[in-house]
Amino acid sequence: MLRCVIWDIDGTVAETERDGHRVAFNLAFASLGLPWRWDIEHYGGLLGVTGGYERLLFDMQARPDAPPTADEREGLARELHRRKNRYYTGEVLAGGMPLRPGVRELMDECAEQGVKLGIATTTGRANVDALLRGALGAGWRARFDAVVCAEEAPLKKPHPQVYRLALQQLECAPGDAVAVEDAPNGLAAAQAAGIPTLVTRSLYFRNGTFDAALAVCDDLTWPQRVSLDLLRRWLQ
Ligand code: XBP
Repeated sequence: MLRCVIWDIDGTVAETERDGHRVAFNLAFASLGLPWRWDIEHYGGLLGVTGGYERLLFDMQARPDAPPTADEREGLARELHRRKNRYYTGEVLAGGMPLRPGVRELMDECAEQGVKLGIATTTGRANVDALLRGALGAGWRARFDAVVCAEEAPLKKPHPQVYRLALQQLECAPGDAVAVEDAPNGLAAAQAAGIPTLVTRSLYFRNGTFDAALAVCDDLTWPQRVSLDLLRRWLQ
């Protein structure tokens, strides 16, 4: 029986990567006088690395002008990540990041029918708070029964830690939940936790292969509106 819907955030609930996190990373580089810039295509490649701090460290490996020692690189990545998140939260709090089509409708339907809502994301809590405050209003947190972020789940997707914690907090068996994801690493994480997963393709993963998914759509309204009834049918 479907009891919970567990949402990924970045790319799934909103298109936060290309015009949100990526732009904020570039502002962080500029603010420290670094000449590095991540264009749309390069950032797409970097999305194979989950987590902004980890992404920065990975990218530095290929930069001859990156600091020479691991300690220095980690210090720089921490500072860049802190600044990136400050720019990002400022931007999304101003309401600059709408929810993707059909997201709010499915969340509302869950609330109406007593299906619990959870969040399982590897981004930080402040980023989630800013995004959902901007999109759903100050009371957004009351809509969710579990919100698991990077602070509680340091092992990044495709590790299933974040989904396992969400299931625990929701007191839900994996087979009674559906995860909503947009990326191969996210799908792998939810699968490893045993959760049937709907993939809603995002800008960066339009052409991904998602063979293990319960279903794949372009967004939650296309090619058909994803309702709870439809989720239940797919689960049968
Ligand atoms: C999200 C990420 C994050 C965001 C930036 O993964 O990979 O790194 O790009 O977030 P998922 P931070 O949606 O699969 O949870 O910079 O805060 O890490």
